Amino acid sequence: MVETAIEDVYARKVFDSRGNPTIEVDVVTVDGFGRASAPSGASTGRHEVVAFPKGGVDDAVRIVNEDVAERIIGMDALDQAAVDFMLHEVDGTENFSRIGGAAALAVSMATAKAAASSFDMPLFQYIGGLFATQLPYPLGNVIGGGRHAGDKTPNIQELLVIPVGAKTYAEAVDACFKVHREAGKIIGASNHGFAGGRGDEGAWAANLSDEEAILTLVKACDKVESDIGCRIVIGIDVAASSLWRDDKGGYWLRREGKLRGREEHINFMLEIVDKYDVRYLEDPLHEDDFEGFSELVKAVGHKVLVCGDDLFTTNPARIAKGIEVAAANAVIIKPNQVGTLSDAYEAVKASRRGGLTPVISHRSGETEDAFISHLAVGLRCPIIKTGILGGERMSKHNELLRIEESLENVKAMAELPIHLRR
Ligand code: 2PG
Ligand code: MG
Repeated sequence: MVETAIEDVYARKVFDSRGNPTIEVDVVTVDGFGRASAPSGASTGRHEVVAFPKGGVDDAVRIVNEDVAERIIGMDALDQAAVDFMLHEVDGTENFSRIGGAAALAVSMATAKAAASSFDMPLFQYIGGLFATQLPYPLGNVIGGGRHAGDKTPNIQELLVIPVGAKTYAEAVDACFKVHREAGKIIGASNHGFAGGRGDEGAWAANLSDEEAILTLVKACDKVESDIGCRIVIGIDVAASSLWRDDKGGYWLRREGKLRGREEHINFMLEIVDKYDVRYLEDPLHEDDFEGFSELVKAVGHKVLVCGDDLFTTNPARIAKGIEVAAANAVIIKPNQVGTLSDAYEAVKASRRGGLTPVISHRSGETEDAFISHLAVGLRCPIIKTGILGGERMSKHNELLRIEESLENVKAMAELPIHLRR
């Protein structure tokens, strides 16, 4: 008989990839052990749960070691829903503002890991069962801007690629690295001040306008496509809430030092979609502009994945609203935006009910924890967004390579939405 009762929980302060403190939690069952840590965003959505309590990480650590410990010890690690419900109860607020979403998520994930470990079972199989055998496609970040990179970089936060023609995760991630390398060469050849700098997720941080960056990406993809014969499509994460100025009623373009009105911004989005065959468009508009999103879906939703990140903040109610007004056809799933695994799963279910594609995602501030790799396979999500270079990004890629290897003959790449298949 496997014993899954939780015997102990212990929280500590660790650091993320930006050198900021975050929380790590160990959960010990009679027969298993799980350790998980919480990431953090730079372009956070207004509707995310609160990451840390008033007293910061130290307070979060104390709350887990005292208040959560008191409740969780003796609970069954197999009962994820009960543990997550308990976290909401201990917190007692709508948005995890008392204990912090980071603490809640670290406990939630460590519990799932401890349960899986009790059975000596890979985490993705524990999450997804017998038929969790499909690998997601990586959404690789090649050129960075916005809040993830310096002053002269593009306004668009992320210029991305999806190697849709790849037959395996190994092939797909290799194609991402090749495009990244090629883009670095192109930037180096034309941009004399470029010293090889990179932003928060390992993407190039270069002095480029939005269109120059997209063009660089297109060229790099063309070269790699012809070298390795694997079809690669491009996408962007505008992270438009970071550009939006409520008081001025427009999008502030830091590079150009000018304000772009809403209509002009929507037209710019449509123009670049057409001109560069952009297939994935994340947060093209600010987080409360459901109407603008709907307009974009109406115009290009048949050929482009219009994805809500700050728009939805992994929140089932906001996703339901988005479905009602057809504001998107894809949803970013970031567990730390809602605070527990059960909440993130609700968001995935809500997305699927409305025919929206779930995209499992990291944060720009990450730890070495590779939980989301298992989550993507376990929940059969077709796309994983996990940056490009750096140990904290590589831990996710490498874990997916290990998962792929372990699946041997039964493995397959996930089914992509139609927008990315043409
Ligand atoms: C995003 C993410 C991750 P952040 O906007 O999609 O790339 O950035 O974690 O800073 O919100
Ligand atoms: Mg985003």
